[in-house]
Amino acid sequence: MAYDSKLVELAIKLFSIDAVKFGEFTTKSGIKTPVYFDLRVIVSYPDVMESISNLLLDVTMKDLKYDHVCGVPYTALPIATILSVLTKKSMLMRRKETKAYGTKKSIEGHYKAGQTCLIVEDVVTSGSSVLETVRDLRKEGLLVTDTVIILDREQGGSKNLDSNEVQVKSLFTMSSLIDILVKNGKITEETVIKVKNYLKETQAPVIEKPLNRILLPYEKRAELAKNGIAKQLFTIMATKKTNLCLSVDLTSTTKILDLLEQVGEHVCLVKTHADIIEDYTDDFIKRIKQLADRFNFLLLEDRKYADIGHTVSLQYTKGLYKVGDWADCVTAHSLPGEGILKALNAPNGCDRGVFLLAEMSSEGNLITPDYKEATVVMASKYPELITGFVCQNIDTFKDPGLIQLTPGVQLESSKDDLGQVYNTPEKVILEKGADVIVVGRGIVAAKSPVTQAVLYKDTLWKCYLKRVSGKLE
Ligand code: 5BU
Repeated sequence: MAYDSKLVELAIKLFSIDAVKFGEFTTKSGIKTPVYFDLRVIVSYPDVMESISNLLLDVTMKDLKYDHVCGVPYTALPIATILSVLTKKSMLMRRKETKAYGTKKSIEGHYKAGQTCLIVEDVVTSGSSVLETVRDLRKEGLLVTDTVIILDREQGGSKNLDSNEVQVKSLFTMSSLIDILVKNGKITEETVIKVKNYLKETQAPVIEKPLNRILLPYEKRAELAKNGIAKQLFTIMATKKTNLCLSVDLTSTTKILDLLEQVGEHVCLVKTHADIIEDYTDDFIKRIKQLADRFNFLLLEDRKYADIGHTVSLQYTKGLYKVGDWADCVTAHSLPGEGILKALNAPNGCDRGVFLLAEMSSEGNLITPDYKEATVVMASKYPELITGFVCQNIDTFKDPGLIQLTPGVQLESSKDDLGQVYNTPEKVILEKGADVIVVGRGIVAAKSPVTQAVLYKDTLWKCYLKRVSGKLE
């Protein structure tokens, strides 16, 4: 194989400055290796720094699009700095240790969720260091799909990164590097054989790809949920075989209780709007709780809190409804910022949850992609409180322990007169990623709500079974 003369020059230079050494070495983890890389020394050689940066640009970065570059701490940081300056793309820095005080940010620099970031690394063995950086960046809503590296040790790192949706482009692989060195008389054939045998024998462990929530059954997701209510809801769905949430948008307590008496066995969640009920009493709450216990469903008060934390805290625990006393979970807007989540933290340590609104079903709503992504980032900071998101699209979040609650569903696609948009069960579950499906008027306003509830339950469950069977891919 013919190598670019600049790559050959660089390989020889790396050998001559002891950035790559051959012999008998023991790694940090105690494994014996015939080859050792120490690219930390390159900072002492500005010409090497320059040629590595230029080659990374020419050989690996040409076709890549990115808003930021981020080096994996620490060896790659100076290289990332040079690349940032050469490409005029801003740099991000990941802290290895999160600050114990102040902002607790793990990523330094200015960025917005939804922007792309290219990772720069010196050597990849298992890929775990790159993945740590990727995960922190992705947590902030940044999109990370590519990493450029100086050397791929060919010990499974590229594969591990690939299965975590990170493509690797390297200047050298271990094979190409030793090939260049042997051709140029720097190492012997014997060393080459030793290195090749070593590579065969010492492959890094496989790093599993994060689980795909869309294909995982609810019972598995119950195990992954960090919020107690999400855990309960997944378990209820799996045992009752229903992912139907009934939105009881009725204004009389008798009508609500009568309806739940009939359909309670078919639903996993009952969604209320307490403030539309005309004869609300504490006794109503007592009775709805009894029904919830008898039929094993949870209660979601769809209050859509949207005020400053202090006010929300009062709205949640005081007033006529005292929602915090009885609702297993509530809905809230992310608009006011994190204070709202602090206000909705479980009273007296009992299990409570919040569905954050990341999207709405109504026509012309003002939620933007940036707002949606920032909402998901905000939620990631409160894993024990967040049950999931009210949203309409499959790409809103990935965490399999969270629940996608999707309203705007009827058996036929349609609209109402006030902007509500309805999608079908097939569409919301198979294409849009819904886990729990909210149906209001589709059941409540039907001639026979019970017949209709059973029809919805069966249709929705069939779609879910089809989805987890994996036949969609
Ligand atoms: P419908 O009768 O199926 O249209 O009722 C839908 C319910 O879901 C209703 O109570 C709404 O307040 C609620 N909802 C919604 O329709 N769309 C949204 O984006 C959100 C909530 Br958030």
